[in-house]
Amino acid sequence: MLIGKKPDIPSSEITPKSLWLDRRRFMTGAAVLGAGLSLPRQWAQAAPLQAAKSPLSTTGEELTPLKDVTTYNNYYEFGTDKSDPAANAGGMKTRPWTVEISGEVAKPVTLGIEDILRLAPVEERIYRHRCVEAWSMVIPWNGFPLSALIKHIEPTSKANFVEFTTIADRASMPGLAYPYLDWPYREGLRMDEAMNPLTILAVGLYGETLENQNGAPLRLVVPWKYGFKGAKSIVRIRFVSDQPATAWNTANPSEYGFYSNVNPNVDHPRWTQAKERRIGDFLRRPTLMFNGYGEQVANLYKGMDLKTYF
Ligand SMILES: Nc1nc2c(c(=O)[nH]1)N[C@H]1C(S)=C(S)[C@@H](COP(=O)(O)O)O[C@H]1N2
Ligand SMILES: [Mo]
Repeated sequence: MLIGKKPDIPSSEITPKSLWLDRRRFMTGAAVLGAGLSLPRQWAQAAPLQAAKSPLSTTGEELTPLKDVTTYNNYYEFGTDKSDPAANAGGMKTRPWTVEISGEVAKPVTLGIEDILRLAPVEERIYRHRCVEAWSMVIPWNGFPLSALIKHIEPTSKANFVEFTTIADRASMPGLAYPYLDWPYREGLRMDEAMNPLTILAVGLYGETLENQNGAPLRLVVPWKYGFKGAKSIVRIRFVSDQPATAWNTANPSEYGFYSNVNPNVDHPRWTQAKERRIGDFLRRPTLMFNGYGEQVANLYKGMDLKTYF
């Protein structure tokens, strides 16, 4: 939909987006009227995202079915069971949506999701997605390189890390009533990790706008790291000089490091990371170093002891 659209094109000319917003408006109206319309959920929440397949995509692996990608989730703000996010996330409002960009930048700015979507064409990126819990999926994400946003923002020379903060809305997120994590959920990347071409901000998957449970309207995807690095529903991106505190590392520093690179040689203290179960498979398969993306990212960690910096 937003392919090739540059900021100089008035948003009124981006037809598919207006259609998408109209659908949402229509649904809100229907809900307010309590008309009892039972339109398919997909139709209400998702809109087609045209995207050319990126050559950075993983090939030759079977995609995880959409149903599994949207119903087997981790999003603790909505509960800790895998089925909780799909069951509870429907009430989160993802429009209007703004992202505050602050910290070590020439000009701090708050961008609307529509502005962000105009920064770069949306691509399809088929990536392996490996949770620290030792399950994995293969997901066709729709997104654009985080580097496109960073180049637009122009961080200062003091920006060594990027911190991502996600939404904490008490009204729509039942999990926030419990101290599962130190809310709001936060994650972070070193600047070179953030600039790596594999790192994307995703706005959709399987060619449809992200469902709330997958982190609508904007979430981070870093395919060589454990899934928890992929902060969902981002509301703030802050450039900082020191390594930022992150939600899982704060909750349990001995189990979850800052780097969180997929590494079959560093076991979680309570289970092995040498193997994983691809969702839908019966047998476990060996986990690959850097989740199989070593060729593109191993150089980022040259000289670092990955057992210390896990
Ligand atoms: N805000 C927020 N982001 C989050 C999480 C969360 O609980 N809250 N869980 C993380 C974890 S542990 C994983 S494995 C991935 C899961 O993404 P998926 O449900 O789209 O597969 O989201 C990550 N991002
Ligand atoms: Mo995870």
